[in-house]
Amino acid sequence: MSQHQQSPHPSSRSGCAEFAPALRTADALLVTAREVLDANWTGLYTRPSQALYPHQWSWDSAFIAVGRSWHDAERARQELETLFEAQWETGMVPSIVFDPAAPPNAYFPGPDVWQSERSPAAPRGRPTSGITQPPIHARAALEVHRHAPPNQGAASLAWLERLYPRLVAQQRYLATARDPRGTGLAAIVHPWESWLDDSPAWDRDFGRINVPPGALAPYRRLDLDHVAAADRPTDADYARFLYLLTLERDADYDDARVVATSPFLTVDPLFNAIRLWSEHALAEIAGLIGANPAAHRAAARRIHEALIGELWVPERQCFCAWDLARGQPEPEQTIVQFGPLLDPDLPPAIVAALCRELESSSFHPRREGLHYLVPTYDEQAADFDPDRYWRGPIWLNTNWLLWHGLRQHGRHVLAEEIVASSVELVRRSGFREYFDPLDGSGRGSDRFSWSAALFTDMVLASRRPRNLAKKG
Ligand code: 9WN
Repeated sequence: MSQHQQSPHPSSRSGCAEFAPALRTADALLVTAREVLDANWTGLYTRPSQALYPHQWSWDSAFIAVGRSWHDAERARQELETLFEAQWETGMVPSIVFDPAAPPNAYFPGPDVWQSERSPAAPRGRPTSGITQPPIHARAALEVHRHAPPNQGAASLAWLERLYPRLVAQQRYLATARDPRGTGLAAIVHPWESWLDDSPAWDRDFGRINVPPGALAPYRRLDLDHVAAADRPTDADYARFLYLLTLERDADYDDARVVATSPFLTVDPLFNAIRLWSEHALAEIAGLIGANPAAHRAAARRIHEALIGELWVPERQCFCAWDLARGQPEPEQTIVQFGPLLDPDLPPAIVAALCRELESSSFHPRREGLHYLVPTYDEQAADFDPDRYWRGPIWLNTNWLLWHGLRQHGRHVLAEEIVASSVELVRRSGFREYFDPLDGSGRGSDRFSWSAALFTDMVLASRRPRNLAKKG
């Protein structure tokens, strides 16, 4: 289906906010977004939120750097440099870098639970988690460089040059240590690695893990001091998260042992699409700094072929996560199935199938009155939950990723609806961590950094004439 054949803008029928007015009136919110980012800045990196997440999170920092780079290129560069100082010798970028300046016992599980020092590959004297998060960083670095003001061009290029080998090592780690079947797809060993922690995308894989009695030392969930229990993962899921953590810790975070023994071993289409997107970014970065882009293009091609060969299910016309332990697809319809839109070479027939699904009543219900895009789980599913974390609510980072994917396939109407909806959510509820797709109310923590950063990026990039928007 071509751009001209897309369904008409639904605003007239359903009340989804219109694009141009939404953009025009976002100025006051852009100022607040900047205040949120500045208030969460520590001098070296940006906290995702003051109370709930008082340390550095890997992929939060990448999103934050992109948004911040529109007005403060230096801090944006510092954000990623700080993160990569904690990169492991294996190339793994840890999901959390613990901040010694954060109040003690501010976050659970903290460094005493993770005990990253048990791995010889972990950085000395710098406690981190022992798992990773989606490798969005090369793409983020390229975006940060693109936003650099003209008088900082040389500094930005020198920064890219310094970061490049670290970004390459991050990608190499995933392509080697995390590909036990040699398919070209990287597996995750913990739902926290996907960032969509309790997503129904891996309910069957994750949900069958039984935590043996006595396997966990007594603990208290500090997250529930800050956020309503109904908005967060259930206690049962939390116990499974911690149990997996202890198994990985007891294997001293040795990749071969963890991958061979983990009861959770899943291949996620979104995680791998992000890998692919970052390989394309690395090819561009290589071109900018005089390195050879060929290996990155080849790596992207390999992931492209594996995504389609391994995760595309033609009879269902969708991408599914694969549970490698059971050797079966995970059938739930979640936001991860749209991740491959980030692949610039995705065949048009598959793009059309994904867009049909994105416009279906599962992800784009045409209700009377305002409605909001894009829920992280099928709104028609019996266990769709508008409040609980990744089991239904809208997050601005998934919206940002879909917006990028849709634009690069020329699906501008849908992409613009997503931006308009994001602006409306923020206008209604502020820079919340996530939002109820049914009424737009905010959930999770407030003054959440990546919501502020990605809001900034979507609004400012959308104000540029379309012919300046970049591809890839
Ligand atoms: C566990 C910081 C992180 C995000 C993740 C999000 C959430 C942590 C938690 O917060 O995860 O790492 O305690 O729930 O799921 O995507 O990076 O914002």
